[in-house]
Amino acid sequence: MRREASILHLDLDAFFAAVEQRDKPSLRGRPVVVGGVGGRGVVATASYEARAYGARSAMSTAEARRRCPPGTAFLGGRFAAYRRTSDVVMGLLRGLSPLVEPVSIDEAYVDLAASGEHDLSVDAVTELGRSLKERIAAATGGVTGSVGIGSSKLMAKLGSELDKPDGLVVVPPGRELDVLHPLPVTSLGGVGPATAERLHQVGVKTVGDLAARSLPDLVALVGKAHGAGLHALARAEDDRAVVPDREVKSVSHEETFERDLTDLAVLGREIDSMATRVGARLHKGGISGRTVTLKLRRYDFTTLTRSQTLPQPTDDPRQIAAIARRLLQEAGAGGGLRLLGVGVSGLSVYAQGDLFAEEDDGAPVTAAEDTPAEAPEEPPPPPDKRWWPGQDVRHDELGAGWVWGRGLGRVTVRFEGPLTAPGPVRTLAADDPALHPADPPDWQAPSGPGPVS
Ligand code: TTP
Ligand code: MG
Repeated sequence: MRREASILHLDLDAFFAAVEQRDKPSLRGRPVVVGGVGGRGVVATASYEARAYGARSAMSTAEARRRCPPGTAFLGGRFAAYRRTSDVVMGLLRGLSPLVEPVSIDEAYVDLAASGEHDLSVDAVTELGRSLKERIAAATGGVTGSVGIGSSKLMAKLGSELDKPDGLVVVPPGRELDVLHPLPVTSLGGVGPATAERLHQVGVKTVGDLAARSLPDLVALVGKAHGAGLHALARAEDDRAVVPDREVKSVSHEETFERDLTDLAVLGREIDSMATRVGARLHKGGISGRTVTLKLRRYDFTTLTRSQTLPQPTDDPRQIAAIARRLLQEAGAGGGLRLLGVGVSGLSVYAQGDLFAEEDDGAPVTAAEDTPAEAPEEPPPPPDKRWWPGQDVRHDELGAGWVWGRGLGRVTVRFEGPLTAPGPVRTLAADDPALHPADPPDWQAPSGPGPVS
């Protein structure tokens, strides 16, 4: 905890969906779901309009389709567009301070003290937050973000979550516990389902309840390292530094059990929950990895890791879980396990295109469509399979637009862009030679030779 509110945390609102609504004016103010659009797809994010119907990140797309009204847009992801927008935002943050730590594609910490130029009074940082939000919206063509500012990473991050979307919360130094203690324990990073369950059983629901427990109590409940960590966080004790440009080498999650677990069914459920978190973080970072690792610590503290490397990178929680479960079966849980971890390494960044590409027949996400070079025996996709919902296209006569739907040899395109009014829909033959895949559109009006201001 620092003496001044010098740590800023930014998290953009419904990020992928917000970029879609910027580039597709007919979708503004409407429910939009971005993710895998095939039979077994998973939701990456939903616009706030779609969240009103219950659509959520990590839900199956099939479930989101059941919940959302007709006319909801279900779109595959356009990673190049998200990256470009993210780069613009990260550039604005770097203008505030040399110490910027991007956490994911839409989230970063900034150490305002490191620039030596900011007045760090509560009034001044509040004004700085307000003006940053304005500049982000202007530079991104209307994508909004939520900002939290406080004396630590913990308080800044909680602040950015408190008033989402388009929020700004400054936690004045000295007021940390007033903000922290009413929150549920699950709002602290590192409290997974197993820990939360354990804490709930002994009546610990809020961070305040947690703070009322002694350190030995917490150590007895959740183990030594974890207990000490929670004891400190519940008191807002957090001195973690903002580390610039952290390079992510692997994404993993582990849980320590307070009692050794032997039941493979219970362990399997823990693996599923960890794989879901790992998959979500990979998705969020726009990355995937080829090596899945299972870490386990036995009752006698011997620790081992087992891994399997796939031919294709994955970020699919079901695939990660299936491999980790198999590795557990091979390693065995004899004598009991006190710790289990699931990780993915060998990471690569999605370049562009339909990052949620999936065959409609339920084939795995590592579909041959992604790697024609390594799957020569696969026939080329039928013409309408080249198109996916949300994709940017250009038609030689009709101009720029995006794919709304496809099937039965046809493709439906809406001809509009970030700088146009909502545009008309046309149905074309899927093999129309005048229709081409296109790069994401520019959202900034070209600065022509207008009057100089
Ligand atoms: P988040 O910041 O968690 O979510 P969000 O920006 O969509 O919504 P908000 O912050 O307003 O609650 O994640 C940022 C992006 O990362 C999100 O737009 C899509 C992607 N993502 C996934 O692909 N899978 C996931 O499970 C999550 C949580 C996010
Ligand atoms: Mg976000």
